[in-house]
Amino acid sequence: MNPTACNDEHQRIIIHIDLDCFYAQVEILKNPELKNIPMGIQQKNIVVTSNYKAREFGIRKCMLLNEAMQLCPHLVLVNGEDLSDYRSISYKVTSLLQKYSEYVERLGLDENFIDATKLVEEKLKNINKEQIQSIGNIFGSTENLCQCGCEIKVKVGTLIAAEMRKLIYEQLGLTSCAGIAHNKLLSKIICSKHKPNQQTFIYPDSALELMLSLSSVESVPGVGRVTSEILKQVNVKSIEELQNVEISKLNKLFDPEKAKFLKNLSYGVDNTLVKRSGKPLSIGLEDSCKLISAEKEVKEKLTELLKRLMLLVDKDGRIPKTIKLTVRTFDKMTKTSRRQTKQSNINSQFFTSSGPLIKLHNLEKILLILMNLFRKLVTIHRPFHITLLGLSFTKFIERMDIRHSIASFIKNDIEVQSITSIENLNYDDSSPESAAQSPSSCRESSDPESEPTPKRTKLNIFKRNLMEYDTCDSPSKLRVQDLQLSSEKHDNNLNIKCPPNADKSVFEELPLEVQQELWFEFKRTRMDSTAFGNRQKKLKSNSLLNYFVKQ
Ligand code: TTP
Ligand code: MG
Repeated sequence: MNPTACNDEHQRIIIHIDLDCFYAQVEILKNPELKNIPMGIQQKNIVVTSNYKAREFGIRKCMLLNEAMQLCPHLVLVNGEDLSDYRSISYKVTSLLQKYSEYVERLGLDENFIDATKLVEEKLKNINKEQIQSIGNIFGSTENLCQCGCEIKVKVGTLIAAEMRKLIYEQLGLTSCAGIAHNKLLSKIICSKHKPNQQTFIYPDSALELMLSLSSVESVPGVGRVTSEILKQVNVKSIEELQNVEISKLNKLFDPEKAKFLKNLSYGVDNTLVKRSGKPLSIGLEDSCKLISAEKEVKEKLTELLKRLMLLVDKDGRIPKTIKLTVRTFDKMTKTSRRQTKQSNINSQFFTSSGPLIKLHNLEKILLILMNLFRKLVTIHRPFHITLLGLSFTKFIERMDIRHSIASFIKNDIEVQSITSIENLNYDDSSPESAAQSPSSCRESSDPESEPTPKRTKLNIFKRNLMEYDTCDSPSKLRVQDLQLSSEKHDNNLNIKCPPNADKSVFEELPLEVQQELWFEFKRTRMDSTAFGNRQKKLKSNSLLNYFVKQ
């Protein structure tokens, strides 16, 4: 539970940091000559962002290329369709902020919320309150301020935000803006009031004034296009109208919680917590394309996407366990598009060697999986038309966990060979990937969840149990539960059993050969230790059982 959970009060301090012209800044870091000339980042026929020099000519975000070139004919364009550098710098920024607080929530690639409540409290212990001077621009009046102590907290928040921005600049060379307020909503809105390279703060008393300064409900963070369309049904377009509409009317359109949430937003009240963000849950790429109608072309496109994706995964450092294929087909008869996704497990062994690129033979094996998935999604003996292909890796494990994972037992290729027997999940993919690259659809969405903390895997328990056995006084002291394997695939003649104290469910997941080896290894060590009375006797150096025990 976030320690600074609060109700409707002004006890928290939330800082929102948004990097200035993010993609452009990254490109300038790579090529400083771009700094003082108008420069835009191009994705397909859109200028997704530009440096502030270009903005002086009226270039705006997501402007059509033609329009931008008319406004600024000497605009220098940099292709920004490969997001890997943006993504990696984005994570560096988040990591820097995580040095201050564990409560850092990423939003898109260049925004972070930080719950600075604790930091403020700490700073207040060592500072003379009388001497605190806020840093940055203020929104609203300073007359008749609330006396609950929030004023001083916001002031200290501005000092911390300035420190954070300074660190980002010193360490990464990036300028940013910050908003400081007592909740996420206000901190985000206020952040963009003065740009670039500035910060703005607001006292709780000015929340209402800030909300009423917004042009429509659509400009409230948290109110999407769909919600604002629904609100129009009850003639709610402005913030004032949202404040005045009866909650009973909203309850008819939304579930009561959402209705209350919307009402609260209109008054600048937002009790949502800063969630802890980790690495993305999935890493993906997708490319819309001109009609593809031949399997060979699909394979070529997937090869290209896979090579690019492998570079991203390599940079991320974790190992994926699942690959997902997204296909958008176009029906020429009905003139409609359909987006479908299918996924499959993949062998973690493909990724165990580190290096910039996956080995070619592994790439081909993954392609084989992908083409299998493709044939399950598209009936290839009938004419088909593909307008988008996407790939993503999900279910990541940390590289250091790989040796403890079941996958590390499985011999190379086993999953490729058994592709038809692997359970493939098929579902409609209506939501975008958490880190999908989609130049045509503009920006990345936020990482929705925090990184899972490393869990004690079943295999670790298995390993520990084996070690416990190895250090037992004598086999007779063991809680021996020689479990007969139930699975039909096991050859009963061999009488393979799960070694005592090992986790049966894990053992049963292992391939038969591995089970055999473990069981015989176990029997051999038992005989050895009984015969020699030496429980510390070393296992054969190349044995599978030794694989665990050594660690
Ligand atoms: P923003 O923070 O909205 O824009 P910005 O950082 O370029 O500029 P500002 O100084 O106003 O903050 O978005 C961050 C990056 O996301 C931006 O550099 C490019 C990308 N982006 C898209 O790809 N599509 C979009 O529609 C927008 C708005 C941004
Ligand atoms: Mg930005």
